[in-house]
Amino acid sequence: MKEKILQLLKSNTTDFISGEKISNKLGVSRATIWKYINSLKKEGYTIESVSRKGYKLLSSPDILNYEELKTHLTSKYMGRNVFYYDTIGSTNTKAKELAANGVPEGTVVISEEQTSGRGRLGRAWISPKYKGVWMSIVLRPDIDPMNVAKITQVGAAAVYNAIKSLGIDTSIKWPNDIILNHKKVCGILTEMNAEINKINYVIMGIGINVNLDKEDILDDINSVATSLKIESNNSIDRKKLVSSLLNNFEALYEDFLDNPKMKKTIDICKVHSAIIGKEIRVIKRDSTLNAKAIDINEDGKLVVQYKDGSKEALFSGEVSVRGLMGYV
Ligand code: BTX
Repeated sequence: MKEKILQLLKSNTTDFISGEKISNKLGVSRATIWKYINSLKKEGYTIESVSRKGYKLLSSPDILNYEELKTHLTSKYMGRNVFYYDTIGSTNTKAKELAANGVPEGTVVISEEQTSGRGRLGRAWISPKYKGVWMSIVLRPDIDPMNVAKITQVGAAAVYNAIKSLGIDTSIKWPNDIILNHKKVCGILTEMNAEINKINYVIMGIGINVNLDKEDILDDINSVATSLKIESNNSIDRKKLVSSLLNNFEALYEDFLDNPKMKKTIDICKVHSAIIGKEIRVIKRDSTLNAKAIDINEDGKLVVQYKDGSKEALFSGEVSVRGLMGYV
């Protein structure tokens, strides 16, 4: 009922809507409406109430629940089943649990903060409250498990497009970072549960540093990390960003399922690459070599050329890449 009242208020933001009208439309008493209006106010909605005129929604809180996201969502199934938390350990961990229990593809877990956010190889990911996008998408692609790493590229391309739709031009550091002014504003962690030739589910975790301030970025990462707000001097609308990300992701993911060469994704990752054409360090488990990044191939692998002229296509699971002078 609360959602229905909110919907009515949202569809009438220029005018007051009377208690009587809401009561007639929804078949509940005016006292009940009053109760829900108060509860919405507690959640952070600013609602003006004037006797004999009714209610008017002045502003909505900056939170990422489905009610708020759906205004901007155009996707069919990405983000249409949202598990929203105020705080959580890790959205990826929760998404795995839900996926194991059978939630459908496109289910999203999103939290205002993470207390044990994870990066790759057990690294920590800082995720302060109300400042970022910390979310995981449940996927069930019917593909060879060997090809799962490609989905990280689909995610990176979708994040690029979503941030661009808000007027900020970033670049993509293969395989899983989005870069702004040489620092990381987003990381992607793709995890999978599979049998030898069948995927049970893939979890795509995306962390975007949206409105973090300088003091949110701890000393040990401030040489590599920044936020959209710090770099653009503007607070960013997180709801628009998440919805645009889900809309873009659905389109690129469907293209990937239909065309495993995923030309649309690869084009975005190549044109906006932070490293193609540059000298980089290729860090493997037991070696570090300088090379030039020259291409991303249709398997989503980074093609590099070493000093001796030999070329290699790198699989994202095996390597880290760094700029010669620093992170990028
Ligand atoms: P990564 O292993 O490439 O990067 C992790 C490294 O990045 C850390 O070791 C640290 O140096 C640095 N770092 C930590 N926090 C941040 C931050 N907020 N911004 C920039 N750099 C940082 C990248 O892993 C993948 C991160 C995925 C995070 C999402 S959030 C939603 C989902 N749930 C979850 O637990 N993880 C994913």
